[in-house]
Amino acid sequence: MTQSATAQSVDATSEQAQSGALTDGFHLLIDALKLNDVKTIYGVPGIPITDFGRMAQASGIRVLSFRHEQNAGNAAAIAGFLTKKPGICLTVSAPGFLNGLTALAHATTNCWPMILMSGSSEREVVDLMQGDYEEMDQLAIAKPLCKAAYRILHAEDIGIGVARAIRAAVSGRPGGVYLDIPGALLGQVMDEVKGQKSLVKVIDPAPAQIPAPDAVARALDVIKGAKKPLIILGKGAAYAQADDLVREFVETSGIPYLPMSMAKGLLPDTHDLSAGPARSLVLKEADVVIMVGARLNWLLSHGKGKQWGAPHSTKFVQIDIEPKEMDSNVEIVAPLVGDIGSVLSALLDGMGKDWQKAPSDWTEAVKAKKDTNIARMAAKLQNNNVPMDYEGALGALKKIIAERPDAILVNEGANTLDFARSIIDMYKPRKRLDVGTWGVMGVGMGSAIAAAVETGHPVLCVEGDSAFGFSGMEVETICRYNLPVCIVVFNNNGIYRGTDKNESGGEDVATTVFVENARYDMMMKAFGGEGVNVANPDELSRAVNAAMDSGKPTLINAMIDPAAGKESGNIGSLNPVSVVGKK
Ligand code: ADP
Ligand code: TPW
Ligand code: MG
Repeated sequence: MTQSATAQSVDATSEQAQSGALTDGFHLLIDALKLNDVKTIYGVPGIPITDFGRMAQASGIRVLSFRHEQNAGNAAAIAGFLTKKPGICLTVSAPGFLNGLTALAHATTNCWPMILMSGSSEREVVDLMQGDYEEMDQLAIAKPLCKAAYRILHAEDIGIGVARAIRAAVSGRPGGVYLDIPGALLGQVMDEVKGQKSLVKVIDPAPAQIPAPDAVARALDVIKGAKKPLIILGKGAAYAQADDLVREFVETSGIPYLPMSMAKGLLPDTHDLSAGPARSLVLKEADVVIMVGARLNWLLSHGKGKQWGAPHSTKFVQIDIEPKEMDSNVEIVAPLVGDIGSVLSALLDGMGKDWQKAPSDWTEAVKAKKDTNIARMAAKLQNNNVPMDYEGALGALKKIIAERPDAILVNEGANTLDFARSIIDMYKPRKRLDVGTWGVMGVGMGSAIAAAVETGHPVLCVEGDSAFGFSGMEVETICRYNLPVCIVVFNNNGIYRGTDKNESGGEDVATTVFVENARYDMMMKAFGGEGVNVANPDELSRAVNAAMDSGKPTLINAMIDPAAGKESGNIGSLNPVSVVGKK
């Protein structure tokens, strides 16, 4: 076939099919994704990408359809975190795109690789604002909310477009990439041989970034002089998949470590050097803190103030792939710019075999504090109260995760999140998935689905009743694909507490209150899954174990004392307060 794509007339369609020597945008896009090992697409079908989804499925890519794009996007985002490859979300134009965009921004904020591919309407009509079907200048809207945004206008650019999107998502600091797919692109025809040649397999998409030797020497000097050193492990360290090096660095240095929420399990929370249960003490007293893939943002009080023992000053060493992260909140005395694996290898080389471990008076003080706090909590976790409190219910789940360390824990809510994070020990890397840097509600079901699909391991979701509601309709998706997901809804009749009153005395319930004693378990039953209502920790334990044994989609409605929670969980102090008092 020598005919050029542009010379094709509509009448030639049947001739093309017979000749087999032409290809089109649909096929090229699928081939480009497959060439780069894309195995799964999370999305919602519709104009102009319905056929694309069908054809991708027919080609062997797993195409999972959701009930809302935000949940598909959240699945793609967590797939990126779990696999170090961009998770792919596919949506329709304008409204579907916007629904997916929240997840793309969330992925970018959390430094996870993801590609949002959205179909878009006729360029000529959109740009003249002539009112096309689902008209929107999606590229312009996506740009400020993600790491990079591209549009492919010609079939021969599909290979390069996909390659750019992948490289942008995973190299350096990972993030979200928007890829605009005009509907017309999919139908564009070109010579098949030329088309195949135009595809690009991305070579070394996230190259190692080796730290400078003088930066390594400087950091080791600072660490050597520390009397009360602390390591903070962040989700960047979990993402990096340099698990053995992280452990070796902690154990060789003998420095206590504090895992951020999604870094829990990088080393088992029961490790001797874990300082999780002594968090307040170590932040206040540490003189040198080594940040490993964690940012000094709001989650760490920006590295200053009372929590950090001000006016005592802390010296920070920071390992991060993003140079601009250094000095973002406080001075970093020893910046180590590079990927975590390369930086930790270099540090360990520099430390050698005879490295002096952290001073024992410090490590013993940390351990003593930790043991006291663990002992103080232990009795509360054993309670079998009705109605359940967070400690009793989570005490039961803590045991289950200890017995099933391969299970993935998804967790969102306010009190449900804060209590679960501190109570449930994690034993393996990347097993805890939660609300991330924004503290966003609604990531639960998307995360659960992607976790089950990407890892094949069972998933336990611990969800506040409000949190669950943001993505609850995806229980149908979980049933449809028969995924091993057990959801426990901590039902306290509302947001933070179910006991608030409408202060106007009017008929509406308070703004934070939901339908009393709702039966979320019946939602799962509606789609053929298991639903169980439980009132005490023993019942909860039995129901979760049964679900995890069977692998059947299950939703357990766990009735929690509506008065047990606090406003905004642990972060109530971030709420502004009216200076003239409440009405
Ligand atoms: P946490 O919320 O757990 O404290 P953050 O999301 O704030 O973690 O920080 C993660 C950091 O990890 C980001 O600054 C990001 O640039 C960095 N990062 C991500 N991947 C790598 C990597 N492979 N090597 C080094 N740093 C990384
Ligand atoms: C996208 C604000 C933070 S936590 C929360 C909301 C609405 C729900 C807390 O209630 P839940 O947990 O889940 O029942 P519990 O145990 O305390 O009762 N919209 C988005 N993100 C956030 N963070 C909010 C609103 C919020
Ligand atoms: Mg609640």
